[in-house]
Amino acid sequence: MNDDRPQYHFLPPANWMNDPNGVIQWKGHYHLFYQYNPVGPFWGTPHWGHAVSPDLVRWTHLPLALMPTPGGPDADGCWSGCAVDNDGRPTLMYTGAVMVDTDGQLGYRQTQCLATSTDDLLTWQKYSGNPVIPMSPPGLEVLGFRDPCLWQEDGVWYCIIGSGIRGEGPTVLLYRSENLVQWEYLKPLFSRDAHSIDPLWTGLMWECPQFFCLGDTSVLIVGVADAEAPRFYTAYALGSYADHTFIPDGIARFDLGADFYAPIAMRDERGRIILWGWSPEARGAGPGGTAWRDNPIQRAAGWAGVLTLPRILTLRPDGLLGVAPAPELHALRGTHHRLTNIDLTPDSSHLLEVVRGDCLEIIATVELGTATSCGLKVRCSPQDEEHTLILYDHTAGHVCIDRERSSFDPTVVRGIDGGALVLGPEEPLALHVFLDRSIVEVYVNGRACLTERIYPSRPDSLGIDLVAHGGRATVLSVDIWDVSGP
Ligand code: DQQ
Repeated sequence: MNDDRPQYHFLPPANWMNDPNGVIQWKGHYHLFYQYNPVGPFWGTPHWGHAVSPDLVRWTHLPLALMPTPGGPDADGCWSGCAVDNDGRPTLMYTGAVMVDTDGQLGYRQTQCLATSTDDLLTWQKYSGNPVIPMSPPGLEVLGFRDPCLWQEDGVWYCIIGSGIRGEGPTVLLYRSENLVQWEYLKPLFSRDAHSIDPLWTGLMWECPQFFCLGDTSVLIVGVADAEAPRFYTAYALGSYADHTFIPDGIARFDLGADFYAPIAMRDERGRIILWGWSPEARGAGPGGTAWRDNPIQRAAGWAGVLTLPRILTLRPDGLLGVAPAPELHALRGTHHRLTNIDLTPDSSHLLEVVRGDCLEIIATVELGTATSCGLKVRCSPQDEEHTLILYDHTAGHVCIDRERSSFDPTVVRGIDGGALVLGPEEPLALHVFLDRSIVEVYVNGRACLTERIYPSRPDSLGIDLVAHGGRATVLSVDIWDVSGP
């Protein structure tokens, strides 16, 4: 069986991980926390794992930062949250979970808790008065109340918490505090009707809200949690924010792939907004398969879940959200291959002979010509029985990852996932792909991204093929680097 463990994406040495938490730059170093089950490679009571990096590329694993306190408000889990510098004191705010039985219905009581560190983030002491927000706003019947995100305005702290109001819709609740300990509920920062489908359905409950600005534009990111949604997905809204009121210009899907969720954003010392998301495993959920949260393949592998690469978010001159991999990742580049001016003829194979692999970075610039769609296949077997297709449909203005033929394993999630991307009349297609064994991350023309997990069955599914349909296209250049772990 192929080894699917990513080599240069972040994941703990073993066991289960999910959401990234509390990323912060402290004394120049990037600290990353994450939801972690120390017991095994399956979902379980969340702890906070911790790692540190000087450069966003090389990560050193550190001891657990938070673990549940028996009998405490986080007895059944230290759920997601954030990290801030509170006037020189590193502080975590997170959701404490306690399982409760309400009239025979099992659920989690969710409250907001604090922890601080006095040794440069190595060990954490929980605030003795936890929880600092012991209940959701009186009078609101909430479906959930979790994942605090903090920021400061004129010396006052603001916090948003992911929620959903029964019978109404998903919402982000806004709080204010002078000291991080006493909190006053203000109002919803943003909510949607549960039935709204225009331009997309945004579920009943939002998780892991993130709120920050890019220049004069404010950005709200939420995780759409409902199982009825096509699994989980991430939505974002650009808008204006004044007097604690956010006025969105619209709402859209953030990552157009199927395997990206619960992102966290930080502003680093250079002023960049850097974002990581969780990419869950995508097998074991198919018909007849066991749940993706726990399955025999994950148990055998000893690990489950991975983070996406650090992404830099910007506001582009055209007003769109820009997304690009952090340039620090260049440090991972090994042997370089470059090909130029390759004519792509419709429906024929252009399998590259010079390079194969499952840990690669690929940058391809394609002049669309008369082709109606074009792109590339990765992890191709020699006779094309297996492959994963990354395709831009010029006619439809749509980009997708097609993993219908990415594996023979019947438990692997298949399907075609993507979304709208309209290129300008003369704009070449610019694909930037990171392939790291079972994770594929694609950045398209600096303004769309897609993340998916793939598990090719054949050990020789390592080829790269360039494709065009409906006409001819020209690959102006394709640069490929072998990438090894840091
Ligand atoms: N995961 C955490 C929650 C959050 C969810 C628990 C999102 O705090 O809402 O592990 O994946």
